[in-house]
Amino acid sequence: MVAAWGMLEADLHLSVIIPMYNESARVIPTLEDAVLWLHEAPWTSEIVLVDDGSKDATVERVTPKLFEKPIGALQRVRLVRHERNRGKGAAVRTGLAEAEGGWRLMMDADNSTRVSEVVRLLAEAERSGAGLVCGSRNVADSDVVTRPSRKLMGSAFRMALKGLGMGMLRDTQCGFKLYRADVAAAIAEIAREDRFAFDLEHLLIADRLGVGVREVGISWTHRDGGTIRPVRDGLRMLRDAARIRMRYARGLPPVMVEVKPMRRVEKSPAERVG
Ligand SMILES: Nc1nc2c(ncn2[C@@H]2O[C@H](COP(=O)(O)OP(=O)(O)O)[C@@H](O)[C@H]2O)c(=O)[nH]1
Ligand SMILES: [Mg+2]
Repeated sequence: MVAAWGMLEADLHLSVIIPMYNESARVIPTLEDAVLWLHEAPWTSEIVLVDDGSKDATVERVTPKLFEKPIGALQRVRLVRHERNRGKGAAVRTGLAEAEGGWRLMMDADNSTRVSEVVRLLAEAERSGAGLVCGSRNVADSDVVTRPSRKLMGSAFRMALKGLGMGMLRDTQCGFKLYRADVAAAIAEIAREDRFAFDLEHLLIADRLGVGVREVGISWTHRDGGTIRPVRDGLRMLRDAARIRMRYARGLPPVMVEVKPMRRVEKSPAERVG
C-alpha cells in the first residue's frame, strides 16, 4: 500500500485526467489499472476521461466503465467529449477545467506511466511546495524503457528548446504532470495551445505565475500505437515554442482565478544548517 505522508494526504482529492483520441485499443487496460489502484489509495479520487472527437470505438469501449459502481476511494469515472478533434492540448485544458480535485493529474491513455507513479509527484509537491510537478524521463531516478531513436529525438528536441530559451526542464513533454487546483484553473483559463506544444505553454505560465515548477523521475515505458511522429511533430513543436515565447514576452494576461504563490516549506533542521 501507499506510504502515508503528512499534509497533502489529510484532505486530498485527486483528479486523474486521461485525454483520448482514437484509443479504443489502448485505453481499457489503462483505465482498469487506474481504477484498481485508485480504489485502494489513501485518498479520494475521480477519473475524468476526455474524448477528443475519436473516430473509432473509444467512447463505446469506455462507456460501460462510467456506470460501474464506485469502489473504495475512487468516487466516480466521468467522460467529457469534444464533438470534433481539437488536439491533446485542448483536451487536457478541458480536463483541467472540468476536474474537481485539489490536485489534478494528467496522464496518457497508453499507460506509459502508471497512475501509481503519482505518489512520487505528490511527495515532491509536499516537499517543495510547488504548484506544478512534472514527471520526467530524463533525471537521475527516471526509469525509462524506449527505443534509441526516440531517445535521440528527445535529446535533439531538448537542445533546440534550450536554444530558444525554453529548456525549463530536462523533460518538458512527459505526459504525466500534476497541477494544484488553482494552477490548473489559471492554466485552463489562459492557455491557448491546442496541439502537442501545450506542455511548454503550461510550464511557462506556471513559471510566470510564480507557483513553483518541479520535475521528478518516473517510470515510463514506450508503447507502440502512438500518434506522434517525432521528426515532423518535433519541428512543429519548436515553431510553436517560439510562438509561445512571443505570446508571453510582455507577461501574462490578467487571470480571474486566485492563484497562490509557491508554498513556503518549513525546512528540516538538517537542511537549514549550512
Ligand atoms: N485529445 C487528444 N489526445 C491525443 C491526441 N493525440 C494523442 N493524444 C493523446 O495523447 C496521449 C499520448 O499520445 P501518444 O500517441 O501515445 O504519444 P506518444 O507516446 O508520445 O507517441 C494519449 O493519451 C493520446 O490519446 C489528440 O489529437 N487529441
Ligand atoms: Mg504514448
